[in-house]
Amino acid sequence: MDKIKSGFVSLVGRPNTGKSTLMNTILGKDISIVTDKAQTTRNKINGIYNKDNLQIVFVDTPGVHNVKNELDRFMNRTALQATKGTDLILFLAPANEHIGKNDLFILQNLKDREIEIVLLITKIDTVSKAELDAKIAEWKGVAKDIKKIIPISAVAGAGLNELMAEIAANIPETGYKFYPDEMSSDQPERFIVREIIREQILNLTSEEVPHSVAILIDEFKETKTLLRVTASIVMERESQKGIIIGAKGAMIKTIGIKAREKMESIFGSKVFLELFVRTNKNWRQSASLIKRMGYDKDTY
Ligand SMILES: Nc1nc2c(ncn2[C@@H]2O[C@H](COP(=O)(O)OP(=O)(O)OP(=O)(O)O)[C@@H](O)[C@H]2O)c(=O)[nH]1
Ligand SMILES: [Mg+2]
Repeated sequence: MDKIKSGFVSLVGRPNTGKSTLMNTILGKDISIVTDKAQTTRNKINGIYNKDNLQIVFVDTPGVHNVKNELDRFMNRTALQATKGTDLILFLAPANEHIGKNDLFILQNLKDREIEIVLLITKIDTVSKAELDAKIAEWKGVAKDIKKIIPISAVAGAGLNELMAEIAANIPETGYKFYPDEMSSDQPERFIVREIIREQILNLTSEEVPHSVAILIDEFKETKTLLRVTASIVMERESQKGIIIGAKGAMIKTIGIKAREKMESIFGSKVFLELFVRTNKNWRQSASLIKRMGYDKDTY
């Protein structure tokens, strides 16, 4: 029998490059939330892949972006730190976007890691073959240290077999697994609930509103037949609070219904969800407040 192989693979890149989509696609499960908004992922999120004697722990990270506040700083630090100690770094950049200064900033930061980096050119379903070839050539010019480039599309399923083979080749023989076989994530249920609520807000609102939101769990009670959750949606300004509540409370009602439906499908039990909206002025600007909103390196 083959020896057990197990290890960690981190996914890094700018926001919206398809990191969370790729992880969910490989795992066949929605572990990280995915939206069309930049800066969807805010924490390091582990997704666990098990196949026979191979266990790969994927580490999804927040997109590295320009810093405007303490939350941005926390997210960038989380992303770059998360690559430490992994066996392989997957650096994602989309085929349909220009190479930006944040891409080069990330590469510069990863240079001293002494960990193999594979560049994944993502979303290749959105470009022609000629455009993709031009993008690959452009990357070869700016990222000379990167030995391996794999073009992929999570949506079209392209390049994923080659990617999985490359990942497996970089996972060491350890003789043990880090997590039990049936586990696909190590995120606490409270965190999943917070993310599901935030996902609905990201989907339903625009501009600064989605970025100004934090979710706090006020009550979390589980019985055999029912999960009862009370949560606060914390916004930065009264005007944003108004948007979340909506005309005659229509928006908060929709957020609540959609979040409850997703929670019921994920947890497989009936859910009672009660939402409140409050403001905490400029919470993203304050290091102590972002911690209190659950953005601390060790807590969810
Ligand atoms: N066309 C196409 N769209 C994709 C593909 N992969 C991801 N997307 C879309 O790109 C958007 C961003 O995807 P995410 O997976 O949330 O990106 P991310 O890198 O995790 O973003 P952050 O969490 O903000 O850093 C979503 O609208 C996805 O549906 C792909 O292969 N093809
Ligand atoms: Mg993400």
